[in-house]
Amino acid sequence: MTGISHPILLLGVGTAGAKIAHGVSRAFGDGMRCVLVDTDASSSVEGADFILLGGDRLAGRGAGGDIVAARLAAEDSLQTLNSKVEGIRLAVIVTSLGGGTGGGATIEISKHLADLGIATVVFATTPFFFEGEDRMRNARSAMSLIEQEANSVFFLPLDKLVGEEDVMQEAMKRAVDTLSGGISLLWRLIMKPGYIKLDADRLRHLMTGSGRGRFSFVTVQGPDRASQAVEKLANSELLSLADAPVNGILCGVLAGEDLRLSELGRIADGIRTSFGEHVSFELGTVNDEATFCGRLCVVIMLFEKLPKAEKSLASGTKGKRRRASGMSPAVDRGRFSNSAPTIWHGEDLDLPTFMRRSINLDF
Ligand SMILES: Nc1nc2c(ncn2[C@@H]2O[C@H](COP(=O)(O)OP(=O)(O)OP(=O)(O)O)[C@@H](O)[C@H]2O)c(=O)[nH]1
Ligand SMILES: [Mg+2]
Repeated sequence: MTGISHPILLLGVGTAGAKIAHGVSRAFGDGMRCVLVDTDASSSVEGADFILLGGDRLAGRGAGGDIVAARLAAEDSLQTLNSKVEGIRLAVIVTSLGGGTGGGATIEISKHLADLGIATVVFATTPFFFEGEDRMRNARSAMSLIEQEANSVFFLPLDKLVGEEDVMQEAMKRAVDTLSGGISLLWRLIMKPGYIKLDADRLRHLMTGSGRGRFSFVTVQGPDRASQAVEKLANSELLSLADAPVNGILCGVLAGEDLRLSELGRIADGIRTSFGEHVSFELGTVNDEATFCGRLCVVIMLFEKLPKAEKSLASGTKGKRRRASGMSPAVDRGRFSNSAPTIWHGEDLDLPTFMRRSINLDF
């Protein structure tokens, strides 16, 4: 199966984002379309597709933590991206917020891709606590704008990607390695489905229409590996239920030929019990003996809301701006447009039921 047949592109944006994306494409191997994008020429890696943003403006030296400079640099060079996204329907952007380019360029790229009708899912790390308030502020200002432009976003605090006992100098590298591993697992789930197949359209629909989500993954082995996986995920800080209620769960189990039905059952039950028994649940498997022999990897995405009808996907910035503003779907509120919404248990009751329940009406 070649990458060409898959209309999905991985984009690594900014210096750390490029490193993570390159790590993902190395971990995944052939068949992944990946482009690295940075204002810093030194992010170019031999053998990888690379776009330098704002070469004339920033001379290939990076944006120096300036989000505005990075946005302008991205604007200068957006057309360069066009030839790389031909035939693409979904772009997965990986970036690290805190500097200039990761945040600034991701905002502009997401907007540009939306104009081209390409949906975007963004995985963005937020800075370590020890990096200081300036970087955190930089990250926060980019987060809200990215949320407005991208279809779905997964913010991953770097502090939660590494153990407290990790040595500081090692922490960056570990975080990059961990995230690369997790996203390459997600890629396998999308590209190499196993016995239990996630419907590709359903998967795209969920991933691109769900606003903010949470993402985590574990690798386990041994006789009680299924229970271990559930326990680790239930305790994962990346999936903390304190953040916001969950409306949908997507779970991928990647294993070798020894994956037992009972293990799948234990994982599915455990995850539903931990994160929501009455919410939409999608399960997929990847069976790859060569890669996962004896090991079992579980990838999980929690969605804070379910996507609306497929028709409204990739419907441009306006729709996404509304979606980012909270729980109200991107619809015209008609005769209610001048009155305050009637919110009950987090739902805008002025909207028709089929919209609130994300029921796909086949017009
Ligand atoms: N420099 C660096 N940053 C990392 C690394 N891993 C994660 N990061 C995080 O990435 C964030 C953004 O840093 P960079 O990627 O260097 O910034 P950038 O997006 O290239 O922005 P500019 O360099 O200002 O153009 C930092 O605040 C860190 O939280 C790493 O290996 N090196
Ligand atoms: Mg940089």
